[in-house]
Amino acid sequence: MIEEDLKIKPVRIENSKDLENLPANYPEDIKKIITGNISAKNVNLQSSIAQATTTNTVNVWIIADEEYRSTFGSNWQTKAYNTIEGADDAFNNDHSINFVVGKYSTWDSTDSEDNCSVLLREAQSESGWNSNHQGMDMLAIFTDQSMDKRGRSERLGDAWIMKHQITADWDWHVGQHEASHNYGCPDNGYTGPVCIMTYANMMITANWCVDCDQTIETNRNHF
Ligand SMILES: [Ca+2]
Ligand SMILES: [Ca+2]
Ligand SMILES: [Ca+2]
Ligand SMILES: [Ca+2]
Ligand SMILES: [Zn+2]
Ligand SMILES: [Zn+2]
Repeated sequence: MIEEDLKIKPVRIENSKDLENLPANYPEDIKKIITGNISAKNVNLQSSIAQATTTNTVNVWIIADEEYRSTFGSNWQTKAYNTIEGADDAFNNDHSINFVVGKYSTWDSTDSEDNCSVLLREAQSESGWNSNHQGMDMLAIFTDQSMDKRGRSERLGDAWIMKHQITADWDWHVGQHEASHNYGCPDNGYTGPVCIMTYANMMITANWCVDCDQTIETNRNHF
C-alpha cells in the first residue's frame, strides 16, 4: 500500500501552461506521457471549431508542511502537483476552468495543533498570502500531520488546506472538494446527491450535483 502510494503516475493536464512549473525532478518517463497527451489534444483543438467558452486559468500556489514533505521526500512537489492536476480535471471538463501550478513553498505546521481552521490560518499567515499573493490566485495548503478534518476551505475564499489521505490517488478528490468551496459550493452533508461535496461519495466521484454545477458556473470568474 505504502509503496503503491509513493509511485508516480501520469496526470491529465489541460494546457501546455500546466507544464511550465513542473518540479525540476518530475520523472522524465511520466513527463513524456503527459506531454504526448497534451500535444495530441492541442492538434484536436486546432482542428475543431472555436470553443464556445474561454478557459479560465487559476494560478495555484502550493505550500506543504514538514510532515507532507517528509512523507513524500524529494517527490513532494510532484505529489502536490499531481493532486492539483487531478483536482482540476472535472473543473476543466464541466466548467472550462484550468488550475495551473505556479509556485511551491514550505511552511511549518504547529505539531500540537490539529484544528483545521487554525492550521489554514497559520499557513496563510506564514506564506504571507494575506498581504501578497505573488501573482497567484489560489493557495493550496498540504499537510500530513494529524488534523481534525480531511480538509478545510472558506466558501468563496481563495485558500484551502488538506491532509494527505491514505493513498495519494485519493488526494485529488479532497482537493477538488476544497477548491469547490472557493467557488461557493456548500457541503452536501454525509448523504445526499452523488457529488464531490457529499461526504459519503466524494472519494468515488468527480461529479457535482446540479446545484453545485450551477453554483460553480455562477462563480466561474471568482479568480
Ligand atoms: Ca488536470
Ligand atoms: Ca491544469
Ligand atoms: Ca508554524
Ligand atoms: Ca507539523
Ligand atoms: Zn467541505
Ligand atoms: Zn453538490
